[in-house]
This record gives sequence, C-alpha cells and structure tokens, in this order.
Amino acid sequence: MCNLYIDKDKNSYMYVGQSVKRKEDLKFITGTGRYVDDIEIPGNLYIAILRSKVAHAKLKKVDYTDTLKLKGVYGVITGLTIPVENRPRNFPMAKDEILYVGHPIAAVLATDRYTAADALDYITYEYEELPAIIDPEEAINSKVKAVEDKDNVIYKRTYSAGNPEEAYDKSDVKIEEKIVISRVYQAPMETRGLVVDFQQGKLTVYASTQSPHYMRSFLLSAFGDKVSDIRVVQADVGGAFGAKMFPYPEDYIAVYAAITYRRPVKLINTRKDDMLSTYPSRGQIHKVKVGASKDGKINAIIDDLIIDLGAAWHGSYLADITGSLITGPYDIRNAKVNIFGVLTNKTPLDQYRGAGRPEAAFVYERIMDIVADELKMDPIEIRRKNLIQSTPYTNPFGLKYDSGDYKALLAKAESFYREMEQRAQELRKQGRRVGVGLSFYIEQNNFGPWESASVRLLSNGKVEVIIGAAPHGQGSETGVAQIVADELGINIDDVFVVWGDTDKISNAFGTYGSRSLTLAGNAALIATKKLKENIMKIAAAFMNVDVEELQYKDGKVINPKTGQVMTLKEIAEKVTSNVGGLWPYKAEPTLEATASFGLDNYTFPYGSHIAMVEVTEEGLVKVLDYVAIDDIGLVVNPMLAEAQVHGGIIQGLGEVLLEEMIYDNKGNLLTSTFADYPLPTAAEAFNMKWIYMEVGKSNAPIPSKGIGEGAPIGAPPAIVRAIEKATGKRITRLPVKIEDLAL
Ligand code: MCN
Repeated sequence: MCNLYIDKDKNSYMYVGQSVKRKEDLKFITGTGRYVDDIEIPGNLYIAILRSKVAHAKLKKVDYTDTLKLKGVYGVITGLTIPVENRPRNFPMAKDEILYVGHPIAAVLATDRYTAADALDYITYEYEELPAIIDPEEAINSKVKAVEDKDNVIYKRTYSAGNPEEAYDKSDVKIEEKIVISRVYQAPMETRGLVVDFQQGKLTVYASTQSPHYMRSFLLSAFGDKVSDIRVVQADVGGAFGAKMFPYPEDYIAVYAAITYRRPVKLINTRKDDMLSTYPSRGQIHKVKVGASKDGKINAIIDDLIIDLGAAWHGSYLADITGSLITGPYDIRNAKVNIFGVLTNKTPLDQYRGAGRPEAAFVYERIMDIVADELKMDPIEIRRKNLIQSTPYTNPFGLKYDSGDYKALLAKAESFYREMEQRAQELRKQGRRVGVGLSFYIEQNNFGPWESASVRLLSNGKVEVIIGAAPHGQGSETGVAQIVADELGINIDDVFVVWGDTDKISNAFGTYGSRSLTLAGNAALIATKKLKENIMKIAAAFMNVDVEELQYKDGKVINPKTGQVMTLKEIAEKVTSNVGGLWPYKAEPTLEATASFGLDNYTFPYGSHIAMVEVTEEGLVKVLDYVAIDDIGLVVNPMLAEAQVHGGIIQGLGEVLLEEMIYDNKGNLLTSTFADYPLPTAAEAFNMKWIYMEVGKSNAPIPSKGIGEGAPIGAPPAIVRAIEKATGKRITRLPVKIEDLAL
C-alpha cells in the first residue's frame, strides 16, 4: 500500500508532491527482477572478446586455427569494422591499428560462456608496437600520434565573451591554478551485456541500456539493410549512471554475430571487461586564470580546458557542456574557455552522472574559495557578491538560466553553514582537524529533444502508461504514476507504468540528462488529458447526451442532470465487449492516447551543499554532517528526489576520496578491478539532510526540473573545501590523495 494523503497547499493534487512509496521495488526485493543475464534463448551461443594488451600497435595477423578445433567453439570473428560517427576508426574491432588496451581484437562464439572465455587463450595475434601517448598534456605538442593520420588535438573550440584578457590584466588579484579532474568509471552494479534473439529477418535485442530507442537507431543504421527492424527491449538494469547511453563495440559484435551465424547470442561483460571497455568519464585538466577586484568581484575567467578523449573524439561534447557553464551561477561577463580535445591511447571517453557539469562546478567553486582565501574573505560573502541577482539570466555564452531565486537559496544555505562552522570551531579547539565547506551550483538539464508517452485504459478499468524514458533505478515509475493518477483522479495502485520496449512505443529517447520526470511525465499528462477527452465522448455516446453536459471526477463520468454515473471500468468494459456486434456511435472507440512533450529551453535547477568533515592524522576523511538544498521547481515525490540526492552525494564522495582510473605509461589500466578501484560503501556513508525550495519552476504543465544529477555536481566542491579547511592544504585535484592530507 502506498501513502495517501492530501497536501492542503497543493490541493489540486492528491499524489503529486507526496512521498509515495516506490512502486517498482517489490520485484527487486522479492528477487523477481529480470536482468539481461537472466535471459536465455534456447540454443543461444555465448560470446567472449579478446582484447588488446597493448595500447598502440599495428595488428599484423590474428590466428585462431587452434581455437576452431576446440569442442564447443562455434566460430571466431576478427577484423569487423563498421563506420560509426565519432567512434574510433577501428570500431568495433581493431582491424589494422590497435588504439588502446582493451580494444577488441577477436570474438569467440561458443556453446557456453566458459568455453568461450577459455577459447580466447588459443587465439594469437602478431603486432608491431607503435609508440603510445597516454598523457593528454604531453599529447598536445607530441610528435607521437595516438591515432595514425589524426592530429592529437582533434577537437578545438573557444567560448569567449566580453574582454577577458583586458579584464584580467586590470584586476587587483590575479590567480593561476591548474585543476585536475581524473578519469572515473561509472561503476554500475550490473555490467554491460546483451542477448540478441535471431529469428529469420527479425532481431530482438535485450540489453542493459538506458536508451533502447537510441540503441535501435544506431543498430538500424549499421544493420538496417540486413533486417526489417530491430526491436530493443530494456531488461531490468542494475544502474547505468550515463555509461549505458551510447552503443559499444560489444553491441555491434553481438548483433553482427547473430545475423551472420543465424543464432541467438549472449554477451555479458565480466567486471574486468567492463572496467577496461566501458567509456569512462571526467578526465579534464583546467589551466585557469582568474582576475578579481579587491572587494571579491570576479572580473574574468580564462580557462584552457584539456579533455582526455582517449582513442575517439565522441566525448568532446562533455567539454562543451563544461565550457559553456564555466561561470556557473555567477554574474561574470568576461570569460574565455579554450577547449583542447585530445586523443590518447586509452579507452574512449563518455559521460558519467552530471556529464560536464560536475567538472564546471568543481572549477568555478574552487575559484570562489581560492579567491576568497587570497582576499581573506568569507566564502558566503564572495558568493553573494558574484551571484546572479535575478532570473531569467543569459550567461556569457548564451545559455538562458530560466528561473529561481539564487540569493534566497544561498541565504538558506548560509544558516546551515554558520551553524556547522560554529560546531567545527568547538571541535578545532579540542585539537581535531575539522572543516566546513559550501558549494553553490547551477545544473543544466532536460536535455531533449522531447519524450513520448501513451496512456491506455484497459478493459479491467486499470490504466497502463508507456513512457519513452527508460528508467533504471531512479523511481520514475512512481513519479509518472503519481501524475497520471492525479489527472484521472484514481488510485495510484490502478496505474501501471511500463517502458523500455521499442515495440511498445515507436519513437522515444530514454533516460539521461535528468529529463525523465519532466519530459516523460508531462508527455504522460498530456496523453492522459487526451484519453480523458475521448472517454468523455464515448461516455456521452453511451449516455446519449452531449459531451458538454457531462463532468469528470475521480475516475467517473457523471451526468449532473440525471445523476447517471459511469466508471472508467464500466466504460472500458462496454467498449471492449460485445464481440461481433455493431458500433452505433459517432465517438471513436479508442481507449488509448499518445503525446510527446519537449521544452524550448533547457531547465536550470540550482542548489547548495554544505559538508563538515574531519581529517585524521593519517589523512583519512570522515564526513560529520551534510546538508544539501535544491530548487528543482515542483517536487513530484520528495522521497524519490531525496534518494537521488543521497546516491549522488556518495558518488561525489567517491570522486573526492577514492576513485581514479590510473594508467601506466604504456597505457595499461592499473585499476581494472574493484580491489584497485575502491568505491564508497555503506561504511563510508553518513547522515545527510535534504531540503528543497520550489521557486524556480519550469514552463512545463507539471512545472518540475530534474534532480537526477544535482548531487554529484554539488558534492565534490563542498567536500573538498571542507577538507581544505580542516587541513589548511589547498586542493586542486580530484581525487584527493590521502598522503597529501596526512600530518
Ligand atoms: N523527481 C521528482 N520531482 C522532480 C524531479 C524528479 O520527484 N521535480 C523524481 C522522479 O520521479 C525520479 C527521480 O526524481 O524518481 C529522478 O528524476 P529526473 O530528475 O527526471 O531524472 P531521470 O529520471 O531522467 O534520471 C537520470 C539521472 C541521470 S542523468 C543519471 S546518470 C543517473 C540518475 O538519474 N543514473 C542513475 N540517477 C540514477 N539513479 C540510479 N539508481 N541509477 C542510475 O543509473
């Protein structure tokens, strides 16, 4: 049973605004979820991938004669290349040039997964090693090429506004810093994988993806001439965090194998495979110059942004997101960002929760604190001095921040900061190394372009909602059901939200960019309104009156004059019964409506995080207290939103203290297991409080903005500042190294 109560302030809603318990959890807590590895198609073959152990080489020959002799081995694929925009030249497999450790070289198909994995040992490959370039800064001027015939600086773009050089020169205080944000692995609990069901001419792909429709578009452009359609079905997904958005080599190899061998196939990454081959994220270096006046006003930011793209240039869009947000929530009119997108012999780069915005926030919030320190200013004062005064506001690079009251949110944050600072002072008097940090950040979300939803009244009177978004842990089933249940005035237990099947809804996008509630939720709302209109017409026909005479209330159509009432169930039953009869009414007997919804501007939530930490003599960090405040417009379900914030803060903690993809100078990934790549666990977790404002509404009918990524944006700068205050050591690198914090 869900919680059910009415909020007087939101009296038009029954469920929206309430912490309704998650509808999606029962199957998981009863062990009946179905992940892609739970799916078996009779006769499916298993695929294992042989990955390069060298970072850069000319592949001369692959020999798999002995492999084919093994019992249970069905075939070997080598040299498969399919041109896909922005992907490495040799995609999905190294045909001639090997570009990174982990680059697929061969794929074995076998009757079971163990045979497939063992068979990899029987493949040999000859290669001529080429010099590899691993460090992105070195790559900029190096004669060594990461990818033959390509400039290492593969992507260049400058964002410039005002007169940054002049403003910098004239500034009272000038600061130069190098800020490093390491590469990190998204670390979903479930690794990537897919099962491809081959039936003459038709392919069904079951995948661990966050966008089945996007996957289908990519696969259709590669294999569309060989099949009539590709249906992509999203299995239950054990987290994605941005890593399961765009298709990978494994997806193409599996689909190719199914079509070529005319057999269903299955490919599930081991953790090591996943860490080597999933496109990691962040990987930015900022060489920043900041000019400020004595009173703390920031006059100019000039930033050389180097992004380590790995062996393909797909990830350059992340630098654009960072660059265009480098002034954050502050009114800084002179700004310049020179982007250098650099190729290296490492796994290509992609997004991780926050996708470019955490990197920007880390830079602009470091700037605020460093300038405050230089001027001996209070960190709240410097932020207040620079904060955007009113919205809408167009930032120097043309992004229109839509709505909100930043000053009011900072004032709320200040009260927590001051209170924690007082406590910290007491603890410092006892000789403990305790510090408090605050961050203020702007989010950009609802990356579109639009999302779709269909709403169906079933013959049992219950309602099925199909959304184009593809949630995988966020809780959107509950959020969207709240919206639809309110619009129909029915019990939320009678609303079922489904998703993740390209056969159920034709065009859609998926879950990314903290968009699902706002775009899919509003599409569902509009579809529900359309459905309601038709239900009214059908009811009018059944009651033999004009539709204008009828009213709709709480799942019933009422004729106030006669007192006649028809429930949704009665209407649905009457429409769907009487097989073989006639339909003597003008109203169309359609119990389904579809709608799509998009916004003409991104939405810009904003927020503040406040952290109090203690650092031990050995350099261990413990978070003592934590408060996060967000304004995301209308909060549909505070419990779901808060859960997003909790998870995001812990991920932020991981980025600050633990997580880093470390490569040696030959391009070997030294952190390819969870033994070398620690993640924060329940042991590192701490109490946190979440507070929300609902001032900055979006223009959508349900005036929400996203919350899925705010916390990993706000957490790192707040935690880092707290550590900095506790230790007195300036921090300009993520993750922080324990040895740098020890006494
Ligand atoms: N919500 C709400 N009120 C709002 C906005 C959202 O109640 N005004 C609720 C929604 O109902 C939903 C949740 O908050 O339950 C997040 O919704 P939204 O902000 O629309 O974000 P998305 O559903 O689009 O999620 C995407 C976002 C991204 S981009 C990443 S990456 C991420 C994240 O969500 N990956 C996740 N959170 C994750 N959480 C889990 N468990 N697993 C992942 O892989």
